[in-house]
Amino acid sequence: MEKLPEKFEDFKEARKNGFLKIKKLKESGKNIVGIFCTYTPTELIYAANAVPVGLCGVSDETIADAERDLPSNLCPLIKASYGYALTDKCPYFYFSDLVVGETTCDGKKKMFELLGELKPTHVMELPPGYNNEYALEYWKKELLRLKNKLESQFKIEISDLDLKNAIIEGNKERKLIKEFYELGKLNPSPLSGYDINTVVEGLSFSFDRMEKRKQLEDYIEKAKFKYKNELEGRVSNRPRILVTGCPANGVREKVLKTIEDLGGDIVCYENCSGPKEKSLMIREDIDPITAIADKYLNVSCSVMSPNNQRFEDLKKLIDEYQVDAVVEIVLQACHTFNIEAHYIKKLVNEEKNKPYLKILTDYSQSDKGQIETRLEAFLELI
Ligand code: BJ8
Repeated sequence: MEKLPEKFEDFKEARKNGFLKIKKLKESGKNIVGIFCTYTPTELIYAANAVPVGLCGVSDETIADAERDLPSNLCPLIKASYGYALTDKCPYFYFSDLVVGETTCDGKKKMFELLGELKPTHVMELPPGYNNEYALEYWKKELLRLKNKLESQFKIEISDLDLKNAIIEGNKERKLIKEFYELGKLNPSPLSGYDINTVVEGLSFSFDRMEKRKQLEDYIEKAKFKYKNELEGRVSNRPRILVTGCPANGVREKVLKTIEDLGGDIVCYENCSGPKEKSLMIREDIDPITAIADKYLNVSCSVMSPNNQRFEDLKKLIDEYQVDAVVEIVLQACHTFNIEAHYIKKLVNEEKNKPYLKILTDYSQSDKGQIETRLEAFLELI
């Protein structure tokens, strides 16, 4: 696939450039809240006039340091995130006034206990499933607990109007990111999956929400223009791949880039920050806490049991994005995704009659060659 406008390359630098932006924000008196997960109700943080920033580690640079405190057979995302905090190598952690975590998987929730020794850390207790009739009420109480924490930590009051405004802003952003992801439905797709992932990650380090929307509108327009003028009507023989499973930012080069270098086009992501999460808007016409709780409870991550919504979403995405094959990324020691992979494989192979490949990996480069060989054989097969 041809690459999109050069400017997309800028997003690779976004994480780095964001360091300066966050420093400026901090100097201007803004409070910064570090977050780790798609379950974090960021509307509450914006309503507190603070800025949320993602702290998930995406490289193995600090894993050895983390392993001094954490077991080595733990998910690389958890170790990297803790390692960056421990070694003070992450400016986003350094500038955070408060860290918000959730009791998602066992590794993360226990890591937050250690993290609490380094920074004020508030842990939201996530219900273990979303189908239970009490889950929403429970989660609403956790949202109120976070609201109280933000109010006492930053000595402010969060009104319903603050929450409603944050919901409206968040929905505008969500709609645009969803539209950006949905460019992958075009056939041939005007975007490489690598670019999609890079841009979306880059946007999370752009803290001016208005500017972020403008950037998105600009890129959507450019991609549509490219499709109309260069691609529409052309037939591509590159297989259309859906990537599912654990967050993939830490293995972007090793897995995502390799899939595309070897001839596949990643057209869709079925993971916690892909189009399915962006499709869930927050209701603007009901009590804001209920509306926010309802949206985030339905993220459909494998930490939920059972997690039937993910299977329904996956089937829909395979059809809508005209997917030829599915690649699942499981980070080492991520038991929830690894176990759920059993059903995902079955669904893809038997219900959808498509090829499926599971890649179990970490942030190191030691399995790079082996992954290349497996992906090459898989793509040849399609
Ligand atoms: S909503 S995917 S960001 S929990 S990969 S740390 S689950 S052992 S990152 Fe996640 Fe929230 Fe779910 Fe998304 Fe644990 Fe698995 Fe590691 Fe994970």
